[in-house]
Amino acid sequence: MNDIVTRYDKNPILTKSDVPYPVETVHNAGAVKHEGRYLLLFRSHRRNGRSILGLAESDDGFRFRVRPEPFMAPATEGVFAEYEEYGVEDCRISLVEGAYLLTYSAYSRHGVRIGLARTTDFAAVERIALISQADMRNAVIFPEKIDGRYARLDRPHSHIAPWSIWISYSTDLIHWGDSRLVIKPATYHWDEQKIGPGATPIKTEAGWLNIYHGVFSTTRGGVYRLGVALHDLEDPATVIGVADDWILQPADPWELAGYVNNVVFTCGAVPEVDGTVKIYWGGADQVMCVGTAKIDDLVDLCLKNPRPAI
Ligand code: M1P
Repeated sequence: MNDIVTRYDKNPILTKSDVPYPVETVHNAGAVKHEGRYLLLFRSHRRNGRSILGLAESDDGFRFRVRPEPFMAPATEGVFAEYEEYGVEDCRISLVEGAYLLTYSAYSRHGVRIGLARTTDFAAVERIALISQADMRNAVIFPEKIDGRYARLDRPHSHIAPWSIWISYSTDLIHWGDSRLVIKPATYHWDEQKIGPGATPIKTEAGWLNIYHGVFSTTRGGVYRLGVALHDLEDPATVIGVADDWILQPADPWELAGYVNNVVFTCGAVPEVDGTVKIYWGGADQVMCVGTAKIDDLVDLCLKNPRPAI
């Protein structure tokens, strides 16, 4: 049987040697097509172990060139400086009403929160607000308002329940609420330890396609894989189906061993007009990779062989 995701045969597409400033990793990039060009906002560890965001550009979605300067480093003043002291990580990009909304993990001595920034041209970037308390990460905003409200998926940490995917809503992007748990890890399953939203949801006729990550705990540490779920178009808190099978697991050497071993982790995917999607993922928290899939195949997996969402 063919894999549902076809890996690009020249992976990895970005490594630290492609970055013209000192970093140790290039991974977990948000992805978008802007004015016909593919952009990746990737995370890099500096040599102090804290992360910044860099920008890479491409005409074909496979061969990228990194801009000479970092795109976003921890803020040095104001409230953002206090909450980004330990780094900015894992950016997702959503085009909503003509502006790109960037959600990222802001790390500090107080925990991890979700930061929201905005850009229209990927030159200037404006921080908007910190839109969660600690501890929350993996937030991704739907690419359109739903019933008059912005909607986001995110992943709070809990000491009582396994870390799950939640949904929240906002009318102004600053204040969020009406929160509900939508997908939980499944016991004795590939995603049983924890899950988190990944790429910006993709609108399909059947529903919002959510490419997420799930973790299985082993004696040698967690194994990070990717899976798919389908949410109702008008009410994304309603999950139509969560595929029982994963769609991607660590297999290439740069996914099996790196900064953190056994990791494929996505923050971005770009749907194409021919019905395919380019899925971008970090390999072992160290390099960037890409693969393609048919959107219909991913949707079918959610519909034909689902496991319970909760
Ligand atoms: O090291 C694997 C991943 O671990 C964390 O993800 P999560 O909390 O969702 O499991 C993040 O640090 C992520 O960036 C990293 O890739």
